[in-house]
Amino acid sequence: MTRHPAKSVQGKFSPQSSQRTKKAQSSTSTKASAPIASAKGTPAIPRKPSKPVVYILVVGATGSGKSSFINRASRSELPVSDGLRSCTRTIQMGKPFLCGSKIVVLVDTPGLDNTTVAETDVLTRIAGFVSTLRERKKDLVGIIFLHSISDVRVGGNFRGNLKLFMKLAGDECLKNVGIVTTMWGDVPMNLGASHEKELKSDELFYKSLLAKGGKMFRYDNTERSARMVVSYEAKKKPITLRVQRELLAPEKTIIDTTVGIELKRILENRRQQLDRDLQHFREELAGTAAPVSRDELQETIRETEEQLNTVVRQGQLVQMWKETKDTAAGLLTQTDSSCLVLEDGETFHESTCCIVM
Ligand SMILES: Nc1nc2c(ncn2[C@@H]2O[C@H](COP(=O)(O)OP(=O)(O)OP(=O)(O)O)[C@@H](O)[C@H]2O)c(=O)[nH]1
Ligand SMILES: [Mg+2]
Repeated sequence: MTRHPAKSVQGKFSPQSSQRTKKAQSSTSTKASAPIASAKGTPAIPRKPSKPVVYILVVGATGSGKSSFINRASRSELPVSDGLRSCTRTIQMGKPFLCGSKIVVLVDTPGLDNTTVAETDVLTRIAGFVSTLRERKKDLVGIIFLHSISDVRVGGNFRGNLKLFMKLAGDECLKNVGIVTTMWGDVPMNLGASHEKELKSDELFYKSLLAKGGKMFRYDNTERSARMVVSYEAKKKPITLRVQRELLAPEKTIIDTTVGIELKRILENRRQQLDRDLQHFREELAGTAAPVSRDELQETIRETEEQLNTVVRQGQLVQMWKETKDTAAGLLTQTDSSCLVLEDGETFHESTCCIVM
């Protein structure tokens, strides 16, 4: 297997190295994922980077700074939000980058309390992504859980979603979770420290996660700080999340997993509640004569029907899980190529592997 021997310091370009890089890029862009045929026509061997490639999931509430964190650590350009609405709506990956002796890929996820994507969709997509990761024998070494220290009030929604996430991961993987507090610049230090203390010691937040081996970090919004967290995670031994383990048998799908059963239950409760609401509004409409009140009720019924349709669509967990798996397979192939490009030359800034699904 041919390797490009020269590796110069990142960012230092010489004309020769630049040419070498271009050569590496053009050869890897067409051949990276293609197998290399051996001289005697024996079965082709797929080309792999010589350095281990490890994946780290980045999760957390909407606006906690997931995409910005990935951008800082990997010098990617994933879109970040500057308003109240959730920004990341799909799973995406930052550029692979070298971290010690490994190539690291950070995986961005939609916020767990996203305003535009339901948490059931988010978790189903994460489950789909990690199942494909496992099938492709890729190493998942860590989970970075971002939490904004300036969030004064954290609602029941967040805590419910944290529980769901822990069900997806399984207790034995929690030692590979890094809880990273962000937005320290937005609060006075003593207030931030007091929030941090609460997050660490409250059962409703991260107490049990920390007790099971998770570690807490402060992130100061710099590349150095992001890299420090990543290098801590990257050194960990690969893990198999509970949802990955539960999906090992080929006939199993998301609804056979602990988190899938829970998601199904949540969606069924929502559906039943909306059914009851609809019935109530329709009965009220039948007994109302005043045109203004009828108009209002009809509008409420229309909105409730829409919500019900959304919940029914979200209930198609298996379909969404399968779709994500298919998309993830294609994306991981592209990332394989990007990792080879990275290994072949100093193409850290040039490789384009911001992938969206
Ligand atoms: N002050 C400060 N601002 C930050 C920090 N991290 C992110 N931000 C800003 O917070 C906003 C939201 O950041 P994003 O990276 O889009 O957050 P996200 O978690 O990806 O959000 P969703 O994709 O909507 O779930 C952006 O304006 C960032 O520039 C931080 O550590 N400190
Ligand atoms: Mg984002």
